[in-house]
Amino acid sequence: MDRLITVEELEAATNSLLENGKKVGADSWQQRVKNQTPHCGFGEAGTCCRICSMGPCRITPKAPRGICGCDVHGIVGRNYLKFTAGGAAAHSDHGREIMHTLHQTKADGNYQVKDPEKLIRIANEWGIETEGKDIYELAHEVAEVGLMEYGKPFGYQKFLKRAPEHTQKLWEDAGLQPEAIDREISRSLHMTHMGCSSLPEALIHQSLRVGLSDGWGGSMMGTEFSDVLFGTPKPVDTTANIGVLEKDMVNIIVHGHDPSLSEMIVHYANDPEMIALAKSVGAKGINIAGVCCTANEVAMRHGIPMAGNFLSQENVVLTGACEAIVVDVQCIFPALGPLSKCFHTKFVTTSPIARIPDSEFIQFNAETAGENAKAIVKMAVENFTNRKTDLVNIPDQKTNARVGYSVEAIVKVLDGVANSQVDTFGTTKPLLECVTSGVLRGAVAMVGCNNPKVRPDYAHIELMKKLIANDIILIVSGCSAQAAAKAGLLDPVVAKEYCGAGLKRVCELANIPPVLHMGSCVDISRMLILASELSKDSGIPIAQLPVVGCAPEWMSEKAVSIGNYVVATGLDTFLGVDPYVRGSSEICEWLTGETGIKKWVEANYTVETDIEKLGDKMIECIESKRAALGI
Ligand code: BF8
Ligand code: SF4
Repeated sequence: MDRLITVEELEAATNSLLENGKKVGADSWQQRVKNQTPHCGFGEAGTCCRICSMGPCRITPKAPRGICGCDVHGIVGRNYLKFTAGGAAAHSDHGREIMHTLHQTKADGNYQVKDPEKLIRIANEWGIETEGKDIYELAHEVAEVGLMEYGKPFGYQKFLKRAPEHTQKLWEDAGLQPEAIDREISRSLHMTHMGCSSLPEALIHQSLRVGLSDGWGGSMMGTEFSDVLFGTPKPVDTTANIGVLEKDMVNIIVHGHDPSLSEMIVHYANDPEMIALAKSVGAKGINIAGVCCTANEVAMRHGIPMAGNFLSQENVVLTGACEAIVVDVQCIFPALGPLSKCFHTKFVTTSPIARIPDSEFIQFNAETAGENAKAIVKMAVENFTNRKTDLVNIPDQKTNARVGYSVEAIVKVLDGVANSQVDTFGTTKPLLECVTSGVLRGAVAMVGCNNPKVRPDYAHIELMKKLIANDIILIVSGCSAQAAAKAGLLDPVVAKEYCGAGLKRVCELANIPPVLHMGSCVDISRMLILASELSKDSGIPIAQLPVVGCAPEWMSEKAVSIGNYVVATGLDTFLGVDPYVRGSSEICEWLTGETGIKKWVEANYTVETDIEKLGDKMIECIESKRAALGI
């Protein structure tokens, strides 16, 4: 394609897949949304409490308090904190799995250390002696120290020291520094137990703190040690959208989050024995493609194509050309069970954390990862002969995408434009110069999911188009990154034509797309590091930089945890979906007003469900930050 794919075209492809589904009586999320609409008003406003069995209590003008006497602000605040704790738990447990994988590394084992330099850098940062140690001895020691971050009885998260001093001081003054990750999650659930906290200030305070334990703790470990294990991403070209499925090949979809699984599947899909097996059953080979954050992980490190994001997960099965969809944890529709039964698709679950009816469960763990992955690939290949060719419909939609902009990579490409001599880390100064000179007006970190409450992908794609036209560079992750990829916004050749003159020049000079793919949702921790580096290199507090966060189509508990750590790091954050708080004026003021969290962290939320207005508000915010800096 020499232009961007429009949302209408994406929808037309989805409609043709839904027609395919009708032939076999498949259900769809589009239908289930209709069945669930209208949603419960109490749930939407956050004003229902069922944390004890005297309830459920629902707050109305006639019944302003629950049976225990809790008012609407306490109920909405508790729900918000519980929501955040769920997200912090999921992200951080993913990080913990990565630490266990690191602990299992061996020179001749299933998993090795691919980025020893990064391991040594972090060991030094954590005060662990590196001299004279074998890299695997060091990996195991660092893994143990990292695992202690989850349960250590004293002290704060180690990575907090990476933040600018100003930010650390704000956290200290407000008592927001997170302790052990599990402690923060337990504390949140203790606080929301019947008869504990109902004071809005305390509930919101803990929401930020448990969020910070995710962003600067569990997620950051997930990201950093995934890099150590599987390599720190560098820019790599790949393809995206549903057309990456191959009609004549065995298609295996990897879906979920933890690269420990997907890395192994990718490895065995390239195994000559498996390729020979695929040929023996009449396929031309084995094609792996990703969905959701797993797609981001394997795209960044291996250039594996990205088939789609959260609300496209049913689409891959609906093509009739998916031999297996292999999942680990998080964001997996239970619908994939019955749906895959309508086709020949094998739905393979692998984690005891995500057990789903109508799936084949092959438990995956670090010691047996190789044989598990091989068994899964073999099962998929052998399933090729069960494909019903008359049901195959792969929409011809495919884009080019350049992915893999870790902080290290961003610094390198931009510093590379300004200085030919770049040391290993470089600085963000060239990027800052682009911003202060006005060539770039600022940056938006766009993240998060799809949500049927917003026209899927529309908010991501249209906001990105609007922002780049206004010379605002984007860094993206999660399903937002894939929305960008599906449209072609990660294609350096196509997307630059949609930029303002300044951003277009930067893209041409640095040979980058205007939308930089930073990875999966745990990789939003990379955005925290980038913001911190920009602040340290400029001497400007994070909240004053013309940089904001945005999650226009978010849906998960993880996304609320992310929102809380992004805002608590000083980035004003714009949401396109209300986090079930509109039932409480006090909680809304805490999150979005001038007298709430802004007093602690210098940033707050804006919730705006009109996507056009959401874009205008972000641009306005960036321009007012510029004006305040006098640039
Ligand atoms: O962690 S963006 S739908 S896939 S929650 Fe899920 Fe949302 Fe996608 Fe990854 Ni993130
Ligand atoms: Fe109702 Fe209070 Fe029990 Fe919540 S804790 S269900 S408001 S009685």
